[in-house]
Parts: sequence; C-alpha cells; structure tokens
Amino acid sequence: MRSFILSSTLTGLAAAAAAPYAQCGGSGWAGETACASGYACTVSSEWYSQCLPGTAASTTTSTKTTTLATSTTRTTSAISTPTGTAGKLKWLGVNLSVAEFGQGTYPGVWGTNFYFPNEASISTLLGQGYNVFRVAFSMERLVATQLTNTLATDYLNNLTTTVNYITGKGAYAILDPHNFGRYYDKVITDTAGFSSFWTKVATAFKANDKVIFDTNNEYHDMDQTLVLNLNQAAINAIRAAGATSQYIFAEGNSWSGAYVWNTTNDNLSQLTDSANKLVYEMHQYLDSDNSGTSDICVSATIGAERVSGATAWLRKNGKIGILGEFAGGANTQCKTAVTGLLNHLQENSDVWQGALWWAAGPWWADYIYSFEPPSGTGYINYNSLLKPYTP
Ligand SMILES: *[C@@H]1O[C@H](CO)[C@@H](O)[C@H](O)[C@H]1NC(C)=O
Ligand SMILES: *[C@@H]1O[C@H](CO)[C@@H](O)[C@H](O)[C@H]1NC(C)=O
Ligand SMILES: *[C@@H]1O[C@H](CO)[C@@H](O)[C@H](O)[C@H]1NC(C)=O
Ligand SMILES: CC(=O)N[C@H]1CO[C@H](CO)[C@@H](O)[C@@H]1O
Repeated sequence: MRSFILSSTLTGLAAAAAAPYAQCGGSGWAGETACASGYACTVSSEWYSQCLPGTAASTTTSTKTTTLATSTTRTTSAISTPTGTAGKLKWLGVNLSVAEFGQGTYPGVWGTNFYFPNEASISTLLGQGYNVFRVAFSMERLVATQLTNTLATDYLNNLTTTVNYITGKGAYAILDPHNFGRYYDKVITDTAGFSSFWTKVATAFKANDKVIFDTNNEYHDMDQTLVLNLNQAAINAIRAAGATSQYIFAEGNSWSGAYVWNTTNDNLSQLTDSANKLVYEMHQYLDSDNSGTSDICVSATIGAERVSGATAWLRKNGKIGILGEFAGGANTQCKTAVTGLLNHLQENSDVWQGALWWAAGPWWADYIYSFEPPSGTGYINYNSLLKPYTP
C-alpha cells in the first residue's frame, strides 16, 4: 500500500530517475541508476540494488508518514536509516510449489501431475531482493514405497537442479518435504524410517551450506510427543550425516500454526541441535479459520495479533523462528494486516528471522495468492509491499 501511494505521488518527480523501490543497479543492470528525490540507490545484494527511502526529502517523508496510518515506529526508523541492519530480517522469500502437486498420485508423471519451479521466475524474484525459497517436494517421489529405500535418481536430480540454481545465485533453498507428517497418507510413526529418509537427503545436500532442511510441512492431528520425536530424529540424522553447517527448520502440530504454537507445540522447546542452528518454522494466514483459503482478512490488525503469542514463546524459550508461510488477499484490509504482520516480525527480529510468502509456482494460474511473476495475483498486488522488508 505504501509503495502504491508513494509511486503515484512521485510520478511527476521521478521522470528522469528510477522510481521509488525500483531496481537501480546490480550485476548486469543497464537501466537507470539514479533514484527519485528522497530515495537512495541501496545495494541489497550483488545482483540487485533498489531505490529506498534515503536522503531526507521533506515531501517524500511527510507523504509516507501521513499515508501510513497504521505504521509503527519501525517504519519511521526505516525512513531515517534505510540501510541500517537494526530491525532487519535475515530472510524474506517465497514458497515455490509445484514438485509436490498431484498429492496422492505416486510417483505421478512429470509435466502432468507435478513439475519443477521455473528458473526464469526464480530469477525475477531474486532480482526483486528475495533471498530464500522454500522448495516443496513429495517424500513418496524422492523415496518410493518405504522410507528406508534409496533416493529416486531422476526426481533427486531435478530437485537438485532447482536447489542449485537458487543457491548458485547466493540465496537459500529450503528443502520442504510437503507431507504433513504422513507418508502415503499414513501418519509417520516409524522414527527410524524417518531418520533413514533424512540421512539420505542430508547426505545428498550436505556440501551445500545454503540448503536448509525443513523436517516436514505442517504436522497435524498427531500425537504431540510423536511430533517432538520425529523432529528430533530428523535433526540427529541430518547432523550425523555430516550436514553440520546448515540451518534446520522444525515445524509443529496444528499445521505449524503460529496462533496456537504456545499451547500446541510447547514441548518442542525440548528439541536439541548439536550444531545450534535450529529455527522454529511456523505458518500463519489471516482469514477467519487460519487456513489460507480465503482472500478476506478478518481485520486490519490480525497479522500482528495472530503471531504475538508465538513471539513471546520464542523469546521466553530463547529460540528463533521463521514464518514459513503467510499471505493475504488482494484488498486494502489484507494489505494493512500484512504490513502490520511484517512490521511486527521486523520489530522482533531478535527472535524472528524472516518470512516466506505462499506461494509461487508455474501452475497456480489465477490462485488468490499466486506470487508467480509476472502476472500472479499476489505478485502484482504484494511485490512492492514486500520488497522493503527484504534483507
Ligand atoms: C526431470 O526433468 C526432466 C526434464 O528436465 C523430465 O524429462 C523428467 O521426466 C523429470 N523426471 C522427474 C522424475 O521429475
Ligand atoms: C508433549 O506435549 C504434550 C502436550 O502438551 C504432552 O502431553 C507431552 O507429555 C509432551 N511430551 C514430552 C515428551 O514432553
Ligand atoms: C498464547 O498466546 C496468546 C496470544 O496469541 C495468549 O493470549 C496466551 O495467553 C498465550 N498462552 C500461553 C500459555 O502463553
Ligand atoms: C493458501 C494455501 O494454499 N495454503 C496452503 C499452504 O500449504 C499448506 C500445506 O500444503 C496447505 O495446507 C495450505 O492450504
């Protein structure tokens, strides 16, 4: 919302310079390198520099302050210190969802039931400043029939191609077995089999320190001690395989919902990691049933409200977290709620490391949250809102 207002306000001023929040530099950039008045060309990575609020042009600052009725002190400080790291997130990114499509059809047919993320789209998103991508895949396609079997070469190769493309550009790739704590639709109770799965996956990726291991997507309706034990088995297997430099993301029961984390997943505070690089991954949508199936957000303040209990839980337990999935509909109320959510995460960046929009992928078509460039509904409506939060 803020960018839309600023852009239209500044259109006349910006004729000979890059617009607010536009790209102004980076590897291979041949376009405009000067920014509109009030904005400074700021390096966010080797491949992307962006016009961020910089020099104190009074018009700009007052426009921003006035229009952002819901803004917080964080926003104000970002105006005066746009390149500072205080209150900055480590990661801001996007879920890439398509290799797990065709759930229930295994192995399924490449190009019909499932596919892999589009490198050109990832490249566009990298260019916008996003530095983490959660790559969903299906356990049944990577290890067929039983968890102790070997990895399926073709699917592994295709997955590795996507992962290497992302990490080769300097971003992080999260390996996300999108399985809900289930294998062939049955709750995984075999912790030894789960260990075996993770030993093989970690062995395949242990040389790549920009890979992040996400133990499983959205455990739900499972015994809580089992969720604890599966997470611990995964962590132990990954470290024992020699993958000691990478982050591990642990998810929880109740679909990893941030709004109930402090009660449902309290015992996950017991998880231990010999490498001390464990991050708690929670998910949060802003619709009435927390499911992310509606484009209506229940209020303009619901974003920060739904994660505040989790923020307190992380701090009380001395843990760090990431919001692995969030989104909002293409409307003003949701945009304000998402802005409030991201401001909350940034203000609490001592415990929150980042956030990932759900979701991009070539097969989302007109899905309400599609972040697939160039025409996904979420991408069109939220890219400029999200960009200022990129690291
Ligand atoms: C892997 O990708 C290739 C195309 O690059 C495709 O022909 C093949 O079917 C895919 N296999 C799997 C298992 O994903
Ligand atoms: C995990 O949490 C559940 C629910 O709070 C509790 O009943 C169970 O005892 C906990 N398990 C362990 C090992 O602490
Ligand atoms: C959990 O967080 C909610 C806010 O989301 C808060 O109202 C509640 O008191 C917290 N419960 C515990 C046990 O900390
Ligand atoms: C909005 C949306 O599609 N959310 C989905 C995110 O992914 C989880 C796991 O696949 C689903 O449960 C949500 O419905």
